[in-house]
Amino acid sequence: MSVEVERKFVCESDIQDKLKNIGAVCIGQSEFKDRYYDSPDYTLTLRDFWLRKREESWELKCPAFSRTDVEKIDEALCTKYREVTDLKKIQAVVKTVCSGAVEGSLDVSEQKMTDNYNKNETWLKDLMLVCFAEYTTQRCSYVFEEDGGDGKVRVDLDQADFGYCVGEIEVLVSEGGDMQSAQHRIQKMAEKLGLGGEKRIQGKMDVYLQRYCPDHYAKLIKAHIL
Ligand code: V4E
Repeated sequence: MSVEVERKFVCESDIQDKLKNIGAVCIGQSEFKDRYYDSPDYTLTLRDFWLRKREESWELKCPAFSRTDVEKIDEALCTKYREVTDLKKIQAVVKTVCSGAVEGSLDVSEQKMTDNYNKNETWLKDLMLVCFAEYTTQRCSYVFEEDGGDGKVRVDLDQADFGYCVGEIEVLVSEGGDMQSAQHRIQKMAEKLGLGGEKRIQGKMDVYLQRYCPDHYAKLIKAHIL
């Protein structure tokens, strides 16, 4: 399982020129629709779990807690989430997180996790999960190979269909890996791109919820999730 360490930034109009000038390579453009799911009382997101279906692929982003010093990062600047993509694992984690909060609705046994069960998305109904956000993103992705072969830093430039643009600098770290080094590499990339400020930049979800789901947004702000 990998941990995604990420920093968002404001996308200025000259960002693609800056990326090309520092030697980053465009690896393509894509368009995808995301659907995010939660219980009606926001059990998952209020615990910072983000369940999403991107086109046909499921993903659960889970908070990645620091257990050792190398896993600590400055959370004012970067976020870190564990990414789970195996549907059975996703269902098991979601079931655990929802347990207690959605009494009597957790009949997601191993035997029930058949192909049909997954295809029909009956598991969502069993866990009382509903789609709370849906939007399409146009993405332009770049990778930057660092000197010294540390690996790749990825930069995504996103334009959401509700009129919001944001950039993300991202490094994937294997679980138990050095998060501080990931944050340092992100910081170096931000400097190369001349990105100023230590200010936290809103992601697509922040803006979407603020505009279209103010009750949900207020609860997440109060819980210090956003
Ligand atoms: C809102 C949120 C999550 C949902 C996904 O957010 P994000 O990474 O912004 O989406 P996207 O489309 O870029 O996904 P990718 O293609 O990178 O997988 S996951 C965590 N959060 C909460 C959150 C937060 N607390 N602070 C910030 C700055 N961003 C997100």
